[in-house]
Amino acid sequence: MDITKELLYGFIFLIILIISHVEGCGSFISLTTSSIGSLSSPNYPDPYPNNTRCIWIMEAPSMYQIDIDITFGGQSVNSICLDFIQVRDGSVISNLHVSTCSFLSSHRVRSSGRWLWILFQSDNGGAGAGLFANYTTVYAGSVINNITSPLTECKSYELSCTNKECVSASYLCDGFNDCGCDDADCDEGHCKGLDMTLGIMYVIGSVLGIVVFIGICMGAYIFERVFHWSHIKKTTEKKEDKRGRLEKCCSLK
Ligand SMILES: [Ca+2]
Repeated sequence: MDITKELLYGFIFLIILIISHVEGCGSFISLTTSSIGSLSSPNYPDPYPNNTRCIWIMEAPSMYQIDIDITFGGQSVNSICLDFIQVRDGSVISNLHVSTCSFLSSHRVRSSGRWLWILFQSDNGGAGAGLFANYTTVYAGSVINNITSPLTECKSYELSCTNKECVSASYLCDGFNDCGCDDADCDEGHCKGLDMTLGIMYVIGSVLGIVVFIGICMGAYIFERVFHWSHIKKTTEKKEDKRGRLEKCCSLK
């Protein structure tokens, strides 16, 4: 087995793991009776970053619904969505209005009740046009007041994200943006305990990766040398032993 090649692949994987950056965005938007606003994927209209996950949760006042006008372009391969959006009535389990990675131009959605839940997510390669959406509140009257809120209090074992999402506390600092937001109170925001910039973290991670890689290579080299000299020593001893026995045999004659 070529140990050096295996170690090199492992090292490259380690570096990729270190430099993988989970982008975040998303927020909780509390609307008023006259709210008009917009939201977008990061960098819009430029390409969005890889591994981005944004969740916006919007809440309108009593007796108001939310209108949203969506322009979007994602990515798919063999009909499998890679970069996509979903729009629901306030939570991940609410009524689904839109789920697509295809191009949308001024696609209008009206919430059933007072809430909307908008997810934008990208994978680790390539980018489409991204998401841009205008939103506003519209008066609906008391007809929607019998629709109960999909927003719930987080359980004791969950983290309450700033965008009102609840995620398992075990998802804290695992490298994936489960909350769909990137504030300090989101699941990956807590990981900035040392107040280091991402660049410094990359440098430290890379240096540690290189040190580990060199250490493993040196260990493998020393092991290989020790094994090699041990083998030579055993071979030499066998030859000397054989020669000794031959000389003893001949001297007897
Ligand atoms: Ca996480």
